[in-house]
Formats: sequence, structure tokens, C-alpha cells
Amino acid sequence: MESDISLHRRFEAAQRSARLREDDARDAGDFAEAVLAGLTRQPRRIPCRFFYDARGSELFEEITKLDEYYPTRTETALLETYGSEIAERAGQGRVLVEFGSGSSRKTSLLLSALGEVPAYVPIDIAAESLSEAAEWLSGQHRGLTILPLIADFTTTRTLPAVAEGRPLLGFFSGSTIGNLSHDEARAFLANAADLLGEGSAFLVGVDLKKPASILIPAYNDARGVTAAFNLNLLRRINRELQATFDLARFAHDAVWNAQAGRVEMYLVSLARQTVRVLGREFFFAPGERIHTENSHKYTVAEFQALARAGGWRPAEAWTDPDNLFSLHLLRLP
Ligand code: AVJ
Repeated sequence: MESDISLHRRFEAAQRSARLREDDARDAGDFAEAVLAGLTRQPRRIPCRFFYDARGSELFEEITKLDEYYPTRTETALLETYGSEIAERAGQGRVLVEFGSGSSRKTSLLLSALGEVPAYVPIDIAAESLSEAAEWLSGQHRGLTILPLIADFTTTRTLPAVAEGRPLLGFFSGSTIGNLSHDEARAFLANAADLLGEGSAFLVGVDLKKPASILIPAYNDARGVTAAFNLNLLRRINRELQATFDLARFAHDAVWNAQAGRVEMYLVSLARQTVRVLGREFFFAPGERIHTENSHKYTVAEFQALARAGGWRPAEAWTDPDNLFSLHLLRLP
């Protein structure tokens, strides 16, 4: 006779895979819709959240190790240097809520600095990277209660029960906030304020404005890893949306838009060509571009003003000696 626990586990597993199948169907629909709409509009654009299929996530991991791509190692060094100070300022015994399953190494540094936390709640739409990150972290932090939440972290309104009535610390690393427009970033911060609630604190990684001579190589590295990361989007569209993109007839481009304060990435058509996606034809002239990502950069003061507009009180900020990257501790008034 099968025990209740294993019955329950089998039921949970069945639920999870059913949810995963539902998520896959929802994601596929979302992907198809976003690509067709994005290629129909002018200027053409495909949202950057679709970079992260399995190959895209691998390529991003490679990007974080590039000499030119300073954000990841600089943020990691800030956590290594100021982790205990940040933990002391943030306050002990807080449930850690991470927006995005992020890079586990940075999360692990923060968890080590925080010491005992009642629970860790990573929120991500990508169920797979969420469970991988949770597995790795549970190996690093024995006894840590990890409660992954499969949800869109820009809009989610609910947290697991363990978070109720407890002080919370939010964590949003990697300057992923830079992918959002200023209005979207303000809305995200306001939603996070509602989600985390009174008395909470929020640690946000923000890439700083700097000369284009540093920014452009960081988004267009000599080895072409970022180019492969960007072009991989076309490979994914070919695979998942029965498309006919010829990757050799598109090139990667990254430009610094000083007026908007952001790096913009594009895929540029190298020829007159027609591409079919899900049976629909799209004509590209030579030089025509598809926008794939914005990475907004801020000064410390600019981000603090944005945080205030999102309902937060900027408490403290840490930057590296070369002023490349910043970590901001925000509090709810
Ligand atoms: C993961 C979104 C923070 O914008 O710097 C890296 C993604 N794009 N190289 C960034 C990215 C090109 C990265 N974020």
C-alpha cells in the first residue's frame, strides 16, 4: 500500500508537470504573438525576455565571464566587500525575496552575509532556471527554506504564507532593472513596494552611466559572444515558430543612446530578404533593424530619484572604486 507522503509527492509532481505544460503552452503563445506583433510594427522589436532559452541562458553565462562585461563581477565584488555591512543595514531575520532567479553566486553571497533567514523566495517566470537555482542554493545553504514562485516578477501580487507578517528584504540584481523603460521601472518599484509591504527593505543592483568606450565593448565584445546571444533569438524563432531567418544575413549591433541613457541592441539585416514566420512573410531592406534590448544606465542620484518616484526611500548606496556599478538599499518610509 503506497504511503500518503509518496502519494502526495506523486500528486505534486503531476501538478508541477501539468503546470509546466500549461506554462510552456502559455509561453509559446506569448512568444508567437510577441514576435509576429514585433516584426509587424515599425520600428521592429522583439522583447529581450525571449533571449533566455537554454542556449541563450548558456550564452549569457559566458557573457558574464567576458573581460569587457564588467557588471556581474563588479556587483559580485561589491557583495563580497560590503555584504556584512549591507546585511547589518538591512536588518537580521528577514525573508529574502529575489526578483528573478538571478545568478545564484550573488544570492549565495548575500545569504551568507545575512546569516539565518526564515526563508528564501525566488520569483521567476522560467520554471526550469528557478528549480536549477533553488537546487544549487540548497546545496550551498543546508537547512535553508527555499520557496520558488513561478510568476512574472514585474507584476506578481502575492507571496508564500511564510512571508506574511514578517519583515522582508527584496533583492533585484544584475541591473536587470535596466531592461525596463523609466515608466516600467517606476511601476515595477511601486509594485514591489506593495508586494513587500511596510517595513521592508530592497537591495537593487544598478549599472552606472559611463563612457561609451566602456559600454559598447561590454555589449559588443571582441569574441562575439554577445553577438551570438543576440542572433540566438533568430535561431529560437526558426526552431519554435517555423521561421526561415538566415543568421548569416543578420548582424549584431549595440549603440549607446546618450539622450535616453541606455545601450540599445539590434539585429541588422545585411541584405534585401524575405523571412517567413508561422507562414507570414516579412520583407527586410539592407540596414533595416530589429530592436532586441535596452539596458538603461543611471547615475546614483538618477536611480535614487526613480526609487522615490516608485515609493521607496533611498537609504544607502555602495559603488566600486571605478564607479562602474552600484548597489542600492531602499526602505519603505
Ligand atoms: C541580464 C539584463 C542585466 O542588460 O546587461 C548582457 C543582459 N545583454 N549583454 C544587461 C545582457 C547583453 C544584461 N542583463
